[in-house]
Amino acid sequence: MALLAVVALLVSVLTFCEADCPDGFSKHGGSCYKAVRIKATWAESDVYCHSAGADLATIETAEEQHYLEGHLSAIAGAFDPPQFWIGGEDFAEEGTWVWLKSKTPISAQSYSNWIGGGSSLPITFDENCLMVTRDSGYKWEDNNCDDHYFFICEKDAYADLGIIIG
Ligand SMILES: [Ca+2]
Ligand SMILES: [Ca+2]
Repeated sequence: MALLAVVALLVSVLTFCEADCPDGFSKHGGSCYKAVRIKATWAESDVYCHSAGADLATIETAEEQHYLEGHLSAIAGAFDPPQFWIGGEDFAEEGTWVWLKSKTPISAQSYSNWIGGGSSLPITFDENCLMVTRDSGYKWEDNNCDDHYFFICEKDAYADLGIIIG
């Protein structure tokens, strides 16, 4: 009887764990990700993510980048072409790249994965929004914020339940 109770508890815990991302989102680490099959400007993409309780994705570690490369590679066939906005910008100050959600600078000290390698930040006055494409192996590049691309939303797993996983 006690064993049954434990099994029942385990099943409910597992069910709970699998339900911590909304439909259509993929879970990795503490986040849920969704590549959205709508082509939109960067600003429109941000609004759309907000409507889903999310933000444009921020890639703050090599591990997160590696996950997204694998995830996007796996689903790229559904996106023509596989080009996605993510949540970095330098439109507030040219050459000063920040993650929109956290306002964290993308600097020589923080993780980055710029196309061409190195930590030098791209400076192009009419390209102020961050994107990744399959053609560049999902490395980061700046582009014109008014162009229309697919985009990646990210939200905290469990956020709707108010539970913080340490
Ligand atoms: Ca992130
Ligand atoms: Ca720029």
